[in-house]
Amino acid sequence: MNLAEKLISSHLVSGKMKAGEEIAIKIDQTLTQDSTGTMAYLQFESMGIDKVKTYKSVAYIDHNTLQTGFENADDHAYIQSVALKHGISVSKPGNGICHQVHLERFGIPGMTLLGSDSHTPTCGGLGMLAIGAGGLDVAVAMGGGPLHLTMPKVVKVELTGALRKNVSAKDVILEVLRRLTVKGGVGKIIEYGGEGVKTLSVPERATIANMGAELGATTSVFPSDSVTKAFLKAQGREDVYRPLKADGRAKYAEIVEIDLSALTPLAACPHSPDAVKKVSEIGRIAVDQVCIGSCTNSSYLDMMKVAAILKGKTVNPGVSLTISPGSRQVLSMLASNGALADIVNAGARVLECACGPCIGMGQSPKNNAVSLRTFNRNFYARSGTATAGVYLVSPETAAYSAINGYLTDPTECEPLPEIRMPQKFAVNDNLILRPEDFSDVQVVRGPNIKPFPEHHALADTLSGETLIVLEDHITTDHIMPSNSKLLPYRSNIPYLSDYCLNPSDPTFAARAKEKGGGFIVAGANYGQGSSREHAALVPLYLGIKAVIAQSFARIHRDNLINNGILPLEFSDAADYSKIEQGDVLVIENARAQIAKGSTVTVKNETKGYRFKTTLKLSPRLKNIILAGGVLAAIASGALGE
Ligand code: MIC
Ligand code: SF4
Repeated sequence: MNLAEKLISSHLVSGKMKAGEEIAIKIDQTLTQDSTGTMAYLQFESMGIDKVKTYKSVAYIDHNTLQTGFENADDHAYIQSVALKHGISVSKPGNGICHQVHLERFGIPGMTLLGSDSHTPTCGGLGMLAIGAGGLDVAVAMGGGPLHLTMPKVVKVELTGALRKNVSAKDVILEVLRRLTVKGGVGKIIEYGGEGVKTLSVPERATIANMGAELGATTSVFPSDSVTKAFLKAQGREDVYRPLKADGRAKYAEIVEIDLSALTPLAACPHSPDAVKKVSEIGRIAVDQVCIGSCTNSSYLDMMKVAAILKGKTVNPGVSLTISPGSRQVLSMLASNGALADIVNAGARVLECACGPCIGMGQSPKNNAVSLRTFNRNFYARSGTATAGVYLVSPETAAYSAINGYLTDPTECEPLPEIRMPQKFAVNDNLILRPEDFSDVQVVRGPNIKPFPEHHALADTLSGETLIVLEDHITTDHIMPSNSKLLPYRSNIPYLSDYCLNPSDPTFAARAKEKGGGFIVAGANYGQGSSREHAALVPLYLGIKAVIAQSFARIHRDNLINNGILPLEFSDAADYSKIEQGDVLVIENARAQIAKGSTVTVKNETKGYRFKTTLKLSPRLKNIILAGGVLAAIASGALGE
């Protein structure tokens, strides 16, 4: 077996490990973060379960920590109280970004982790099977239910050689993105192997696994070896180590070979993580802003490299440089060893250990700015400034460019001194609250915590207008934008509904409300990006009955089904271009059509023709969609679980 199969088979609850078949796996650990957590916990509460049934569940508060009004603080108070009440540990704001902290303090090789955040696969860097999902799937897992998923194909990325000086783990994943594209990983697990693996530290592996989310992959995974053991030992957690690797003759659906020594610094150009070019090829474009951090590149190793580059230098007068260390552990170590002083003295603006600018919580660049970011997403308008162009780069490229004021190829600069992984990390878990230390917890519910929309059984006839026709690769940042103004309302679906699809068409929400709902039509890879369930809950609230697209991204498709919205795929791609905004669509006998097979016929009443769409669902998913979503299915006993 390959490593992915070993991890799956040791957790398999039902189904066969045959690509394309539905399987169910046991979940050992869960994580939530604040922006998806409120909904996940509201849903968990509605299941009426007293204590979580997982080995370990952690609630992080890391996304929205600005607290520009009471809303956000209310959310935090709700999450902290509801988590502690139900046996879930809480990582308080300031302790760091969920994925970085989980890697440091909780990840265990060989275990499964389900997180309500698309970058949960970061812990794949430790040999975990770590998967991102919508809040509802995480709520079910906290209640002891398995995760149902389609058995992915397993792709091997065979790494050989070793990275040259000033070339980074970020360049490895950018190369994978260049080759496979943002939909190249859909339905796949990316398993890393080969001699090159042992040259990469755990945080470097985590950077690569993290951005597998941008490939659309179910997850990415690295073997667990002596490098993993040393990392866990330095975290004081050697006891959880276990070696894991693929069998010698393991089979893969596909093999991608990457010679690490041949890689050069790369950048993903605006507005897609797969618009990858060599830094040298883009040339010396002037840079206005540089942001270093995010769950992709904010480890101790990354920050030490940045500090070494900045030491004794000054940030270019035209550049604003921000640095957000990934965790308080990282920040405290930089403070103790003097690297923080090098960073501060160079003129960098040190931000909290949180997601910050990555999710648009501040640091929106000026109009038409060039912003270099070590983050994982550069989707249109995500930075908060629609006219800005965001380039995704390595910490080395970012730091040298911040000094020079123009995009700089770090291999043309002085080679960095050797930066070693520490023998011992500074462990201090005093910002992690353990449920066993609290009793009689009362759940605190402020006025910003609104109930989630009601789910109703699927009607037999679905009809309405085509409210919008969208292009390929619409992200969840289009469907439900997140920025410093909207993020405080993640537990307030009615408020958020006014901003649905705003970056694509600011009149969409008003039109949907006026028409009492309808249909969304889209191109390929609809819903890529974030796991935010709000991208399904808000359309549900607006009365969207179905999304008809060329194809869907995995997590978003699951979120639509979980909330009772039909994700229909055009059976004939050519039908996409026949539909226009305003066309009235009707699905007759919807329930019978879905129950019977995998084809749903839609009538375009305005233009007078019928077309076929595909909806491949397991019997379990059919029950969910017919009931009007997971919660309705559980309540009606349709799942029998
Ligand atoms: C993101 O990077 O888009 C987020 C914010 O972390 C999301 C979760 C969210 O929308 O709250 C994700 O990646 O799942
Ligand atoms: Fe946070 Fe950005 Fe990572 Fe999402 S991608 S978890 S917003 S740092």
